[in-house]
Amino acid sequence: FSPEGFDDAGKGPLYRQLARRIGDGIASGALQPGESLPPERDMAAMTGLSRVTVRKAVQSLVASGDLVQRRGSGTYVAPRVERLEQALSLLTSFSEDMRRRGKAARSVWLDRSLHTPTPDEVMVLGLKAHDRVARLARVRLADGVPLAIERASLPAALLPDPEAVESSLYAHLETNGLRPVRAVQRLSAVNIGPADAELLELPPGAACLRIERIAYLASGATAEYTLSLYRGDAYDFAAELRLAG
Ligand code: 16G
Repeated sequence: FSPEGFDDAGKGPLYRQLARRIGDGIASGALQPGESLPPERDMAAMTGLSRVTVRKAVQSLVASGDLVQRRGSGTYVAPRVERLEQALSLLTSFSEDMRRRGKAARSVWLDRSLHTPTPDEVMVLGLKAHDRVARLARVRLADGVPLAIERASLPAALLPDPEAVESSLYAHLETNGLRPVRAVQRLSAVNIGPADAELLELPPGAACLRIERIAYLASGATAEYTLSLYRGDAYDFAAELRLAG
């Protein structure tokens, strides 16, 4: 970040010149994935550009996914995201899956409480009038990188105290003999909206997989209805296919 080389004449807008310089720094490795950038005011002082110009340059790199902004803690070079292959035919949980890969799973909780169910929840979970629903909404991270947002609904009868789920929902259910044994899952492509994009540190509109899972207990009762958004740049879902008929 030096004042040299910025030029009003012929090289395009100053913010693009700065964005290109930061982009080149990322490409050359001078700026490493996960590295924090100096605060806007310092970058302005170092380059001799205005704060407005610096902000525009940073915003354009956030929109392209090269930088991420974390509320209250600054701007970082987007972490390198390793692609994970996930078998579609196995009923695993996020925590189990990350343990198997040797990664540290963590959740940032958005909600963990009881609610009055929506008509959809009543139908899918087979609830009766006046039944309550437990909702668990969280961002799921592996080694500090946010990979998915999961919004799960369960009959309150199965999870009367949602706060008791510390990290793994399936481990918690299992201790009560309520581990789902079967699930139906549906995947579709979506472009992420701005609020969810911020949670996953992605540019708004980034490609994600929307995954709907309905999981059942051995008794046949519905245990879980979960809507998830998985990062499109992080997951490959794979299944073995057999000849039909
Ligand atoms: C998986 C499931 C999710 C389930 C969660 C439990 C998908 C798309 N989703 O992430 O439905 O609630 O595992 O994980 O696979 P936990 O036991 O780590 O809380």
